[in-house]
Amino acid sequence: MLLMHLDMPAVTAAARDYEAACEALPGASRAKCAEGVWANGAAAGVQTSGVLINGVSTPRIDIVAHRWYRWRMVYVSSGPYIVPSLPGCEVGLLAKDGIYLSTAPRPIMRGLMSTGQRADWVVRCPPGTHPFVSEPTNQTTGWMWQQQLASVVATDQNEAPCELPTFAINRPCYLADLTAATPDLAVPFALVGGGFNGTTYGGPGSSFVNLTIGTLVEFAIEYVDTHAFHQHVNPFQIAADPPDSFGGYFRKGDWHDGLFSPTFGPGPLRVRFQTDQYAGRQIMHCHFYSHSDFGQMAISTILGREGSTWPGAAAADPTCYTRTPAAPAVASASTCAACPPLGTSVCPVATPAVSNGSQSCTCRYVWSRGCSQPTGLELTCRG
Ligand SMILES: [Cu+2]
Repeated sequence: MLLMHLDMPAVTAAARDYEAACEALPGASRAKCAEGVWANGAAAGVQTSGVLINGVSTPRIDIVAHRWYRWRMVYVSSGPYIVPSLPGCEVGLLAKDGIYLSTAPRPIMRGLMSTGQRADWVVRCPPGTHPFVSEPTNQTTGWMWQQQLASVVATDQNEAPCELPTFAINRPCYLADLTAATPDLAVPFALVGGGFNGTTYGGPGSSFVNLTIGTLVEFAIEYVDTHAFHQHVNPFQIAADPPDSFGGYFRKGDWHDGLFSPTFGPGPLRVRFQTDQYAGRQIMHCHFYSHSDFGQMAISTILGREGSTWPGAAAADPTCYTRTPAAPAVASASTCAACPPLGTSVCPVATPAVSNGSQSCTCRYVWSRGCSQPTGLELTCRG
């Protein structure tokens, strides 16, 4: 699910700026520079700003009551964050920013997504209509966007409820658990003054801090309650429980590539990461674009030999792997029926002949996400 906050006045202004800049170019004309979608503002009847889901305003999402669904969400915005929740349904958190929790699913009441963030949920609803909303937090800021996001309609099909397993995955060693390890370098800084430690972005040749490849780095970041810290290349792990976990959404040990909550308070939040594999410039910035566009951005320069890895990973986390992942440890078993993997080839022998002239074809059923029945046959032919 792509959740996209559209700030209509802002995109209209940007489109008009584009047109003006375009028309100033040699050989330009108004006709050539016309921006066809946004420059004239919102169409009649369209809300001025809001969150769309897969391009639709407040869509209806049909599900089967008592059945577990996996929601894979990404949230895109120029600034405002959302606090998604699905009251009346059960919600479990599997992963944030594409990385599994150490133990999942984690029951949650609500999430918090600032721009660019991803979240994987499992949801199960009783029969009825359930509003999927971005709700108020206890401590709101001007950055929070509140609205009904979708309408979830759960239809009773007499499906027997079952319980999902609780599991702990084994991690690749570049995501080894770092919470008990000793950092090679600790770097304190504050997201203040429109920049990092009050300094705005100095361009691609600038460097905020030098790091060494194949080491364990800790950042102690102040003001993650007013700025959305985001780092490219290496995701980071929360190294200490934040003062307020936002109802358990943010816990020590969780991995992120973006981090923000108005409940964190201004004090330093410690995160850790390995400078793994990639040497060179690593950008970090505030994910509120009106901040980063005006300079709240900085470069970590990772020095050393490309391809180096942190030698402490296996000692820090003996379960981490470099090649073949081990099966996850299951703390409580699933009571749900085994699901044939998506795309499993289960065509019966009696499947109609699938030759097509000189081609040979194979068929397989494609299963619905709930895996109660195949949604179609997929035919692959070659020759
Ligand atoms: Cu900021």
